Amino acid sequence: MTSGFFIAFEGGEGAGKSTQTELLSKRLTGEGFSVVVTREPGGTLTAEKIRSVLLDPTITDMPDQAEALLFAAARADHAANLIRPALENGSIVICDRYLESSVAYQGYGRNLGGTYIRELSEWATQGLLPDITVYLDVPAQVSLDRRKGTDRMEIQSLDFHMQTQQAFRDLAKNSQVAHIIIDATLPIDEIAQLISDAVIAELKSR
Ligand code: Z5A
Repeated sequence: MTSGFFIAFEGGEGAGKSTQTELLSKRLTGEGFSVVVTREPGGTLTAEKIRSVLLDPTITDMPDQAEALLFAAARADHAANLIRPALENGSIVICDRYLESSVAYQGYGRNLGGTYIRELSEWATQGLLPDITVYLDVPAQVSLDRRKGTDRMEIQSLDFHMQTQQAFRDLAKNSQVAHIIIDATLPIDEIAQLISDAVIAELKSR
């Protein structure tokens, strides 16, 4: 059982997730909430070590299955050792990427099967799902234009990123988890306002 509130941010690369998780955290902290900001892959010692393997551009022969299992392993550790304890402490956890990233990238981008990848992550996290997901919808070409680095996932083709974008859109429309869907090409401040208004309304309604 958890008493906190779990918010996941999802969307393509460069959608503004890091920017918006920080802005939302500041806003909620200002309202007096206890907030924990974290990210995937990562967040814990083990998961950050797995992250460095997953994003290493010098690794060019990782089978897609190994990639999917490593993302799930990082998430299992992150959920057990950081997210669940913070929620049990009553905090709001804001996580930059979570399970839907695996469904979009590994399930559809890598064609491993969306249902199978979802079940793997649900097993890994013992069913821990967000209370709400903020989906920042960014066109694949804008993602590539905003790209900061050249890690192992970022160097995938435009086609790969278009497939994941479509998967994210479908997930946002059809998920059992409530989604706030935002046009990520709007100005940063406007997006921040839309997100904080929606999240605060949701918190007040609980
Ligand atoms: N991945 C996966 O395959 N499976 C999984 O299960 C998980 C992840 C969890 C993680 O990389 C990679 O792993 C990622 C998915 C995959 N790869 N891809 N591709 P990461 O965490 O290092 O990177 P990222 O999640 O893709 O984040 P990012 O590139 O850092 O983007 P972001 O956090 O969404 O955006 P940002 O850093 O806030 O902003 C990017 C730039 O755009 C920056 O210069 C901003 O100032 C600018 N920006 C932000 N918002 C705007 C607006 N509204 N207008 C104009 N400019 C903006």
